Amino acid sequence: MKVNVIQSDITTMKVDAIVNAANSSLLGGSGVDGAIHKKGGLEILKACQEIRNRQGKCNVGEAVITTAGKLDAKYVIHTVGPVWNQGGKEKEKLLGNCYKNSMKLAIENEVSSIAFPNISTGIYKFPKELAAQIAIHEINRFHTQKVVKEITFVCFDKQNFELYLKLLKQ
Ligand code: AR6
Repeated sequence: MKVNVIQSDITTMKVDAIVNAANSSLLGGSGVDGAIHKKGGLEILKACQEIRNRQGKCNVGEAVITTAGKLDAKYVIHTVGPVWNQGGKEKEKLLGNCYKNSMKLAIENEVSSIAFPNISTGIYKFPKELAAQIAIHEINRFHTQKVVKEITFVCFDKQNFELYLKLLKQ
């Protein structure tokens, strides 16, 4: 399993699955969620609405999978990060669950390459270094599986990019 980091816009990624930092409504928002829905088109929103009709909202830490619409990917995996607020161990666990449940869905759907944004580190205000540590820790736990061969952390801002570079070297 190869783990990469780049500084880029995740909507330009050519991978099997792009992960979206969504909210529980699954109906879109701003940040990376807005960018994915805008570029991916209405097909993604329709698929999210069907999931809502079946199971209701998506809880924090959970993940669902849809088509990637017009994006250069097969799937979008929507996961809902925790709002930092005052932080705490429960928030850390929930952020870890986002990566874990996204990876589980990826494996179930035979995804061989996947791109993650820095979930919860924008509007949800999770501290960037702690979020990066949790993301890398959770991903490393999948090192023995053989389905997902390439994981890319796609950082939008320089600060996250440099943090991931530093932590991945360790
Ligand atoms: N490509 C990659 N990363 C991006 C992009 C992009 N195009 N745009 C932003 N980021 P955020 P959250 C980075 O706020 O904190 C939405 O409204 C951004 O710099 O998108 O999980 C949802 O609907 C940051 O590092 O997501 C929810 O309501 C990271 O993506 C809420 O925001 C996450 O920032 C979720 O908040």
